[in-house]
Amino acid sequence: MGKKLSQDQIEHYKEKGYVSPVDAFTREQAAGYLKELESFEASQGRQLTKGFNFKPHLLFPWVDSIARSPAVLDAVEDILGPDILLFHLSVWPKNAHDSAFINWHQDATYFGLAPSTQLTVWVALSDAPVEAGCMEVVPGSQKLGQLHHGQNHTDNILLSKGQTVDVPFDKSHTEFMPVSAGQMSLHDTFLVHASGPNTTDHRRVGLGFSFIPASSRCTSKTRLTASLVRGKDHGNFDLETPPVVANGEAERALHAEAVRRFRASNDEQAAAY
Ligand SMILES: O=C(O)CCC(=O)C(=O)O
Repeated sequence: MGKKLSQDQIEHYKEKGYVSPVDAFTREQAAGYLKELESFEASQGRQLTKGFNFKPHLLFPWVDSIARSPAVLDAVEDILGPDILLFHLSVWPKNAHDSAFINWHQDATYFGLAPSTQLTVWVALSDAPVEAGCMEVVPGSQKLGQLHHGQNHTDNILLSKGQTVDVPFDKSHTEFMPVSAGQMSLHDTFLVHASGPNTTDHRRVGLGFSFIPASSRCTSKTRLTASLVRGKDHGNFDLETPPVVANGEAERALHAEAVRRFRASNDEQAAAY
């Protein structure tokens, strides 16, 4: 038994590469978070989607508080151990009847981590059933290690570089990870996964937190930033400062620099691929 996950869930994660659904927040808390996100979007006149969807934990205390909550970190610790960094965070909202989708990919691609140990926690702020385009995974595919990816820059592909596995792999057996508002899923950095269009009448919104053990480093020349969310630092990243004022001036400056470095590192890794 772990701090949050049962022994069966931990074994399932090791064998299949994911565990889902896991209760994290109440529906009311999730609705409150979604309201925060949408009132910010309304104030800016734009959505937190492709191009504007990286590292919002540096802008909004409510996002930072999710990343540091025991509900999330106890589960992460059960898999990664006690010293934990938040390496990255992306938001991929899909509006009602949105054709946007995410191709088959592995999160490790272009991260350049050594060792390549990383887990993504996807926290649902609204319901994400199969029809709304929840994630679909190839169970056990994390054991394949890094597969080759190409890039597909079609508009309605949500990943920033449209990275897509471009070698044959067996997808004759897949599983969906439907999650209700307030629940989360966890998946391994090498798990092959995708998500389809949203065919429902409601907006599907989730936050994808990328956690790594603090002992991991990034092989890029660009020195990256990360947030120490639990345990002790191992000195491999410049530590991010949690936001105090939502979208404040200092917060915006730190956020812009962290995102600049993350994109530069991704470009380096993609160029060397
Ligand atoms: O939001 C989605 O549909 C997919 C997100 C994803 O691929 C991830 O969090 O790793």
